[in-house]
Amino acid sequence: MHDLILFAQSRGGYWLPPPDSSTAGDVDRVFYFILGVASFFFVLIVALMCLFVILYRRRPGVEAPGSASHNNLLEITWTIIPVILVVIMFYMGFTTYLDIRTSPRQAYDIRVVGQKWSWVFSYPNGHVAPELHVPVDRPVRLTMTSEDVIHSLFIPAFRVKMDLVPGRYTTTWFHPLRAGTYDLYCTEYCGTGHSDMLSKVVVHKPGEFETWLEQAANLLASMTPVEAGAELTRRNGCLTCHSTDGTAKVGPSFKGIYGQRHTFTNGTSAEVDDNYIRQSILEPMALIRQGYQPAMPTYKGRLKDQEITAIIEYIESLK
Ligand code: HEC
Ligand SMILES: [Cu+2]
Repeated sequence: MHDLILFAQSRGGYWLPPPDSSTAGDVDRVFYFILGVASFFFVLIVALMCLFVILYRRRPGVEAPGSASHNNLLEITWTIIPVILVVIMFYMGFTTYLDIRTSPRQAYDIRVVGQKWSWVFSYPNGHVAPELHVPVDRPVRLTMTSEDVIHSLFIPAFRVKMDLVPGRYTTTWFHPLRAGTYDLYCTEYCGTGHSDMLSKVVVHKPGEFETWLEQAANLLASMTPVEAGAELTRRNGCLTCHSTDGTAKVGPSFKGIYGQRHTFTNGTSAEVDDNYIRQSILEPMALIRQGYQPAMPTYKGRLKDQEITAIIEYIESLK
């Protein structure tokens, strides 16, 4: 019942979410056209098949005629009609594909990194966030790559889907038509946490995006280092693998590790201090803590020194 109410309140049709980007309507048109043609012929062919099975069934006293050699008119008809339909599908699909693949020159650029199992969106002013924020009514181009395996960015409401491949850049673009919050998924199975690789697209009202971006980027200026460190671990996806309450996930919990002595897979051990945490972030493969897999991506070039210091202070504060 609850779902029914939600459904009645949503603007979506029964099949697809509301088409809220400039190209979504074209994508839907191709989809519905192909679906319509396929449904029509499915019904036609199955109905005729049933009819013929009854009409021409084998029964006593009726002799089967030899099969006809051919019928020109019939054969030309059933060739021409499908050809025309397929050409229409190709034309609709190809023109829409070109629109989707070609981003407008004046598009707003955002960089995307996919990693197990979170998203990192970087804005032109250096700000980094796990959610995608965009201005309404302006084309946005995403330039994407992956830190580890292949991921795929999918925003159903915008009909946008594109793979993120390690070692190369892929791009996609969309032009959001309405302010609001939309779902963003990874649609390429990328390991244990794949189903948690969810995020949001926040489409800001006119004028609000710039204000948001300015405030968000000023993190270190407006917070204490510990607060900023907490926010940075959230934004950079650390918390998908590390908890702050003592429970081990893919990686060890941050709680209470500061000052502990840890043993590594190579047999050595060290105390968790500022330098150790810094090295763990920049060269995670150098020392692997016993009992864990070497699964952490490097943050070299992605976190500034000041930010690493804030994260260290935050981990130290988790007694
Ligand atoms: C994909 C999962 C993953 C992500 C994301 C991740 N880590 Fe890790 N991290 C691990 C694993 C697994 C280990 C243990 C193996 C090792 O020592 O490298 C680890 C180890 C660590 C250690 C050493 C902990 C100890 O007890 O010795 C620190 C510190 C650390 N990570 C900090 C971070 C920070 C800060 C971030 C975000 C900027 C982060 N990690 C993001 C998986 C991850
Ligand atoms: Cu993924």
